[in-house]
Amino acid sequence: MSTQLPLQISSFETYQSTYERSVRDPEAFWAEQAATFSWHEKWNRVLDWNFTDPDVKWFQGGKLNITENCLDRHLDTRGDQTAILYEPNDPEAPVVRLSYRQLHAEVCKVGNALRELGVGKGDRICFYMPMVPELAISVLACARIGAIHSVVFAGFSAQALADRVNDSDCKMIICSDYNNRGNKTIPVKEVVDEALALGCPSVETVLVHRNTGEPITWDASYDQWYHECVDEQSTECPAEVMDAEDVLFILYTSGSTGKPKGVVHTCGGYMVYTAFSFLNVFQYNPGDVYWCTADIGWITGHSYILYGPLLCGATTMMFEGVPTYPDAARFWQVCAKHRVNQFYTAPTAIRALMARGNEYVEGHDLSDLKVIGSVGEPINEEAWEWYHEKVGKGKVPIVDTWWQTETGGIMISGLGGHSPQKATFAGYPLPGIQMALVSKNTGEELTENPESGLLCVKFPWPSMLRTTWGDHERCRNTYFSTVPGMYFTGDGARRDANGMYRIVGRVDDVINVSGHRMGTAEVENAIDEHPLVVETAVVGYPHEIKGQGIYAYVILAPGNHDPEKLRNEIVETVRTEIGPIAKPDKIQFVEELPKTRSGKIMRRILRKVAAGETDNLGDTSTLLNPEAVDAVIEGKV
Ligand code: 6R9
Repeated sequence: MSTQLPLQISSFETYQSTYERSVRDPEAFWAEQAATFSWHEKWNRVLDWNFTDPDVKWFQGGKLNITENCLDRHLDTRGDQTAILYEPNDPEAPVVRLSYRQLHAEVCKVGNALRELGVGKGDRICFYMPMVPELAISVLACARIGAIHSVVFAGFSAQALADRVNDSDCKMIICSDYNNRGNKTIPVKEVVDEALALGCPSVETVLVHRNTGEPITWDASYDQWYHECVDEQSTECPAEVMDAEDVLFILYTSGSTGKPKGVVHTCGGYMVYTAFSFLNVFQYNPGDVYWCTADIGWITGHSYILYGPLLCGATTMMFEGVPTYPDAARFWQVCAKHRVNQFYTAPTAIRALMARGNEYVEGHDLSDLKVIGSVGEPINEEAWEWYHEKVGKGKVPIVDTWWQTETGGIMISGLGGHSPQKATFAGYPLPGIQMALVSKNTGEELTENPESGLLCVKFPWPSMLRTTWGDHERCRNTYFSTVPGMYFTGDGARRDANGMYRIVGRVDDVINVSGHRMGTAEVENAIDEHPLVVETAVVGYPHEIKGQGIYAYVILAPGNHDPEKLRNEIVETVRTEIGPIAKPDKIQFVEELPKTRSGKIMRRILRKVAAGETDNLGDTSTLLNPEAVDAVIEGKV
């Protein structure tokens, strides 16, 4: 088995020449990277593509299993090295270290258990679990037997879980009994029970991992204990041989329409690109301890807690807890405790910790940090500077990594320590990534610098989405129809005179709350579920900690209502429909919403009012009901 790793770039000059080469002959470049992995059969074509259908295939005919590349191929060279380092929620609880050998054995046991429970290649398994080692183990086990994982962040509601389970007809749900988060214990299995009560006809088995051991309700017709199914299994489990273009996983994400879509990633290209990007962005070297604070329920956890690091034989940390428990020093205390070398987190966490005061970060030994990263939303200058000064002590390079669920891996970023860095600029595209700015007005590519426009990608890259589950037309329409011949990201960006990119933010009806993507339509649909709500418009507004907050304008049915009571009920409705992450921060009751003559809500104006920018609302005279604007301004909360 191959123990090689993809190319690791070690200077800005090498980056430039590599980039140039990767664009001149992408097939040769990616074939060279792909050849460092273990394949059962080599591919016969590197790339076939068009962005019209769209139809993208990398490494066709290649046969592999990604978990053999994550685990088996490291056994001879680093079998006893820690693969997963687990830091529990409770700082006093014992740390768990799983070596590559142990992780391999555990993954095999779960793989065998899943097969015994009747799961096979192509079946979908939904995961609804906290950040425990068993989540990593069973996700990998799922991939080992060729089943498709769909991890749902354990903060989503029963309704949101049921929607996701049903969209992809999952045969099994793997969950925990409870979740430890700070000083709270959160029921997890109970939410799964509620989801099943809402109706999940495809689910045959719920495999329950015992985390806290507190009592749960049990239905013997589908519930099974994880440990009872797994403990006696063999530690060898032959990996399913997958085609490079077989589906590896589905991950649901929000878009500008109401219903979340299942982004589909496939085995071969995703493997090659997550490993390549991990190695280069974080400049991981053998022996380093790498920590990404994301949750495996998001793409960042998939690509940069699990697959990228394990493919590269890294020691990757998993953290069960929250940044503020037992206090706001936890991240830094954990960095010092485990001598973390690469630390990767989100601007919202940086801002929240910054707001608590410098005393929490000072006094912790952060001298092992070599690269610190940011992901999920634009990082504002103040947060960047604080991260740079207080965490990086003014010298550790920051990688501001721009990418998306759909891109599978990091697209624009510095390569830790080897790229010029500039606060709030993500920087240059990685090798093989051909970004473009496109004029909103003409639809033409903007080739000069400096420039700003719609952020697009002109050429396929190995880890790009292939489709949206069950609805290819939606994939085409969402990503490939705005700018014909290109993948449109939904973001707007600016390129400076030197060609460095700064991401401005979403240009569609998607808001980014604490780094979590939320469709405004999705939140509106949830609010509309309240029986007294007639119509709603949801917009984002600048929020000091969360980046964006959720502002809802709500029209109520006629009658005398208690506004405070209704606000609470609406918040509760959203919590039930989606989950606490989608709760509106502000709710304003209005009589009417400003609309165009064709009946479209004027979101531009609502956004400005929510942001408090009422002195330049632009032309409102063409509205159907200009008087609605004044009323909205007057009632601002
Ligand atoms: C990885 C991830 C994707 C959206 C993306 C953009 C925003 C992510 C960013 C960033 C500015 C960065 N975004 N990283 N904006 N700078 N470094 O977050 O995926 O949850 O799908 O969100 O997040 O708006 O389009 P996902």
